[in-house]
Amino acid sequence: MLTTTALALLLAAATPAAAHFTISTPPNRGHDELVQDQAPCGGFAATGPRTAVDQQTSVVIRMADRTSTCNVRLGLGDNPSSFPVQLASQSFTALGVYTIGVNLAAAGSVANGAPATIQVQCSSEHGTLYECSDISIRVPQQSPQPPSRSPTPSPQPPPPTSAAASRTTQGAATTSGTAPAPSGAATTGAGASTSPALASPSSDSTSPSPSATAAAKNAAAAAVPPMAAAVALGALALLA
Ligand SMILES: [Cu+2]
Repeated sequence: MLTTTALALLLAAATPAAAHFTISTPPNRGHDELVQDQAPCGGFAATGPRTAVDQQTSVVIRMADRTSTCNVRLGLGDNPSSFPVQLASQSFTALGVYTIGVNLAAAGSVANGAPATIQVQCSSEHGTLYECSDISIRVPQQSPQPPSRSPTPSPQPPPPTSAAASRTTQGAATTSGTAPAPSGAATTGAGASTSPALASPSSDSTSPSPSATAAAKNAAAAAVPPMAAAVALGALALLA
């Protein structure tokens, strides 16, 4: 018993004598035990710090009166003078810090960030006392629609690999390189093949007199250009 009394005395000493009660969360707009009996907000008419809270939130009360019954109420608006929404009611029989869960959705549908004020009104042997906390109500946003899957542009085909590029280049080189080659080869080849073909008959012919041979050679030489031209043209015609 002595211990209990000592504890009570210690608690009383640790708590301001006329504290009555105070709201610690959300932060109150002001606390003054001398005017705490002035409705609706314990003597504080102007709004205080405004705290954003979820609809499901808690009001924390430091209770310094041994016996008290409190109502937690909500008023909507920037600085409401009435608090029609009853959020909670609780009786206390001991000093202490109490957390009271409340659901601000009891106020109905409000816009996100709607200003409001929580009022705590407590009745004890010291009369009816008030205190307020100014808040804004966080309303859960509509779950965002999954972004309409706008058709994402199909990825560009990858640039040709170096292998493909070299293959193309090689193909082009082969194609372009092949075309001139036969004509050139035909021209030179025809000329080259023409000369021996024309020369051989004269050399293979039964060797008559050198002069005859020379004459034959001259004739052959004279005949070469038209013959070579004809052969060359034939070769070109074949190639074409
Ligand atoms: Cu009191």
